[in-house]
Amino acid sequence: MSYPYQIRSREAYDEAYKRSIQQPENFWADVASHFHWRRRWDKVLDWNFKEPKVEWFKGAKLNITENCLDRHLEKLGNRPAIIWEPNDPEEYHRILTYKELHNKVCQVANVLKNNGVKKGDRICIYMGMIPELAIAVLACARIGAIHSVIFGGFSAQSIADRLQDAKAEFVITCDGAFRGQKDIPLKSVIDDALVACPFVKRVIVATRTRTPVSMIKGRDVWWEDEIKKIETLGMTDCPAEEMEAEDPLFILYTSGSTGKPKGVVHSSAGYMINTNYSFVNVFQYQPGDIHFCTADIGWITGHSYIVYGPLSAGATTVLFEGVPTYPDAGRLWDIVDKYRVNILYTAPTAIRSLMGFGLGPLQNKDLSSLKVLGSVGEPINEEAWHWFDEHVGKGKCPIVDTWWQTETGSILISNLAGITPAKPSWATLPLPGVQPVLVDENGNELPAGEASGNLCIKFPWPSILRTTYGDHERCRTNYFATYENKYFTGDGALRDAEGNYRITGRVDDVLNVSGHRIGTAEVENAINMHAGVVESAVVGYPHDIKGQGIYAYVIFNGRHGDDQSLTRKDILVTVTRIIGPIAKPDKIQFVSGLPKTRSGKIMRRILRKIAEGEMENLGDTSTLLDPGVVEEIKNGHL
Ligand code: 6R9
Repeated sequence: MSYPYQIRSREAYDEAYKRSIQQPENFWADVASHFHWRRRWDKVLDWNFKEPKVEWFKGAKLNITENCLDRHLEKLGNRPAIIWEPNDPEEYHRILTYKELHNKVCQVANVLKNNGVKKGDRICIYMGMIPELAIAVLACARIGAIHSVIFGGFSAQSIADRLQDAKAEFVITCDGAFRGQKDIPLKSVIDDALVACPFVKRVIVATRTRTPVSMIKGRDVWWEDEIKKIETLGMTDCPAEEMEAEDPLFILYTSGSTGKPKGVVHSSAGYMINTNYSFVNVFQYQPGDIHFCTADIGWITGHSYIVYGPLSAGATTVLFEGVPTYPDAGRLWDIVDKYRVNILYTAPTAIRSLMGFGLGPLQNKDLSSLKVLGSVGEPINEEAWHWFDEHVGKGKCPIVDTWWQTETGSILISNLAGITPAKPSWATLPLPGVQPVLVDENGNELPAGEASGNLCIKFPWPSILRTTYGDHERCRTNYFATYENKYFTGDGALRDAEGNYRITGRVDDVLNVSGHRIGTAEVENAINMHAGVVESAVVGYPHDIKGQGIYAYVIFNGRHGDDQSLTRKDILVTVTRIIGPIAKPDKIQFVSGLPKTRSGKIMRRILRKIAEGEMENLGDTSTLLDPGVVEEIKNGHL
């Protein structure tokens, strides 16, 4: 494959950027012309951010799996599409060529059809990081079913919420998942979730851990048996369903500042083009490169840069089942060494955690294959940036600091490896087609040049979210109502005189813990479910490894008398049950009251400062109902 739209010089970037702003439709139509369409579009773009309505390539027909699989078969059929590295390094790895992946996707697509799945149906996928997860995702796309992948760390309650919201009648899962030393009983978690979801008609269970599971008659079937069935039926090929450009491809739930997680909906054509374009340009992918993204497919990074971006480009993508510290902190370097990885895309939290083990785990690991390093998920601090550069990249690999979100679908702000300059802890320049602006609190756009403000995007890019599932109004109020005619990211940013952006973090009540988005309201709701909890307030505080830690202030009048440590444990168990272990507070401080204004609003600014250990300069506390409570909270600070 060749990528005529790959930018190979600084001048070419400037030119592409300029054209993408002046003639966005021609720009994206040219990129799109290098994909496989069943029918070309009638109109490149139709949009308004008021409703909002965004339509790219209206009238076009395609199937994303024909672009990720079929179109590569002739020339790249025997090239590895997926290299799977198991959790246990002693277990044998698996390689799936494009031909093999195509066959398996067709098989499973037929299994889905044979189980009654139809175009437009929602399928929830709750699996560990095994090739079958990628196969399941692509099999859904093959027949036009809308996948909704749920990260393996979410609780039964969270799964039930998502299944109900998406009205998903089908589930694909595994008996269990291996992650480091843990063996997570996925099917049993699904069983708990399904107690609240009687509308689920079919659960397809793949075997991985051989954990004993209960299989409910009439509802649960084994993945392997179902494949045998369609083989006996002689169903081998599975022609791809013809999809409209704007047909939804998937739903992915993500946390916001209020309420339950929302189902971000991505479309077929725009998402495909933008993930491919950003993959090829940001990482400067060259044919034959081995790409290793350490994210989980349960998050957007895995969707875009393990599955769709690399596969649509005909790349080899590494899928790793385990964690960077198992069996030891050299695991990522072993994988790079073993498969001669060229592009390594990971998160600052992983880098910081590995830094803590010193340089020992890097010794005797051959990292000479590396050409490009990438970072995503949260701001990367300079110390981590330099460690990554020096000890992993050996000073010769450009680092791309890629800023984007579940809602943006693909990378929007990043340097292009070796093409545009990196600046430690700065995401730097927008990709072609992306028009960022900074605005002040009143929504006034700040003039070009140095500035600090809230980050918005004022023109649609192809992979922008189309709606939040089942509630378009929520999409409007969350992203398009804060500032007129702009998409609001929820992030604050700085801009330098050259137009580089530095993302400073969320300006709303969303936490970023180890690169995972968690809404403070969600954690508070979970804590408040615990008997005896009267009220709680959750804020973030700087954490050496996780980036942000979760600090909870809790008013409690329940059991256990003075045994606070027992109550703390009970609360952690409650949060784990309601959301999942990733939302467990790092610190819980019991208080007798919370700082509230006379109108009853919790003054989080004060709580944030105290959590950060900043006891002075708490700002104006005169509007507080009971200023005395602040003293008490300060004294009890953990
Ligand atoms: C891709 C992803 C999105 C939020 C986003 C921002 C933070 C992501 C970043 C970054 C600074 C970067 N974020 N990348 N902050 N520099 N390079 O992470 O999506 O899980 O939806 O999180 O993550 O705060 O708003 P998602």
